Amino acid sequence: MKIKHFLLYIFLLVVSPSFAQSYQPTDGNVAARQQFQDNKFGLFIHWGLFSTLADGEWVMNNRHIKKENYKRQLQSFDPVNFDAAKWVAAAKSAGMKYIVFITRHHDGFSNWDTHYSDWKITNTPYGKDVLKLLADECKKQNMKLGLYYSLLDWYRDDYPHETGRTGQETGRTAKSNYAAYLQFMKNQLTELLTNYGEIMSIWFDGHWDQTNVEGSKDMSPRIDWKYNEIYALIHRIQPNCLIGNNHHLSPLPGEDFQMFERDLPGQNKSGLSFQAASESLPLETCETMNKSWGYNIADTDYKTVKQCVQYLVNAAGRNTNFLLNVGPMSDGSIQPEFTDTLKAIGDWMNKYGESIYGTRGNIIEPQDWGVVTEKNKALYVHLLDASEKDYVFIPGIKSKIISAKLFNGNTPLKFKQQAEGVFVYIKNQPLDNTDTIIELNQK
Ligand code: JFZ
Repeated sequence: MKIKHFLLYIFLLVVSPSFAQSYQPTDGNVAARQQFQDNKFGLFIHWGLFSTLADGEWVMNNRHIKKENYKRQLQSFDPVNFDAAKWVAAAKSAGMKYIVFITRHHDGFSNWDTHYSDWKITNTPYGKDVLKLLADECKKQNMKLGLYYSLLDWYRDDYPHETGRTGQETGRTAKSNYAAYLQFMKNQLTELLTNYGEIMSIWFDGHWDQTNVEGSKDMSPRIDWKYNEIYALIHRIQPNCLIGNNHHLSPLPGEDFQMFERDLPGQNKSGLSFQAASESLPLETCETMNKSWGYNIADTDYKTVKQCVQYLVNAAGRNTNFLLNVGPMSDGSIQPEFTDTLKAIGDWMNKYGESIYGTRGNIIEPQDWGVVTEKNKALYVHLLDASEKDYVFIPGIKSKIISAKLFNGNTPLKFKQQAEGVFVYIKNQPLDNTDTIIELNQK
């Protein structure tokens, strides 16, 4: 054996265990990623036992509630107005193509009839498996369904609470046991992926509970979550299910999309988004209608329709899906301030969705004036800044442009293409204060 070959042999011996674990998405999974990107827009639903306290989904932690006291809410959680058809209709009215639903948030409460815990929706006066009702309705209305699942738990003793950044005041004294907790999560995930039909995605959250705060130099987790085992289980049961994890890091092996919380990729207004955007995986960003995820009776800081639409357009221009959140009330209904906005976003999508659905972004860098999306031969120039201009300059367009028009009304526009980019003349054209879309046709 030549020395070169010998060294290669030794190298392979050392690194092959990690090769053996490396994840190759199936063809179906790759196709699901494409469809996910085509769908662009989803409804996030934060709802569960916490909704009864009307103070957001972190209420147990923020108000220092002991689990014995928090537990009393079980008796009063009776969402008599829960109607899965209405939730799905609300998402449809906005032009959304998928829903991501909280199956279990940090308070540990399961929104389905799990066999592995008594702390669940079927032990409330309501008694029904809302996940089942929602999954059936989604299937009926051709709405994809993703499931949020918290890795962090403020309720269970076996969760490694001693090293948790949150949940320190819920009154747990027993020693944790991650092996037992991991098995519990695997059992629950198996239920979720076996009993509720096709699951578009599993949306993990809570990793950060076991790290220093975002932006710290050392972001290493204080426990080994064993994601390789969790992710392998998911992909074994449903290979097309897309795994994402709100760990605010670069994607880990086995993940199928990357998410951003309250930020567009490349921004960090929330202080949670220090990670760079993946160039290979689909991207998603989530934001909420007011300031809260779970129902908060005092939070009336509603976003306008314009803000929501512009966030969606800005996300699409950055090749990113938008997951917009509502927190339904404890009775199960979604408040009118949210449904009205959803409907108005849908009116916009009915007119302009062609420039969003099925497009890809990151065609050029985001500009001061807005972003560009692309589908087939069309480039959609989204002018989000409506300040009076005589022309728009779109830098870096290399393909030959053969025509330009206003998307709304089809008015042809004059343009000039140079090596540096394209000038489109819009003097005296009607500008839309939300988004003026110019369609360029490429040869
Ligand atoms: C997480 C959840 O905690 C929150 O309740 C909601 O579900 C959202 C979509 O995801 O948000 C976070 C994540 C991390 C921190 C704060 C909120 N953090 O590190 O402080």
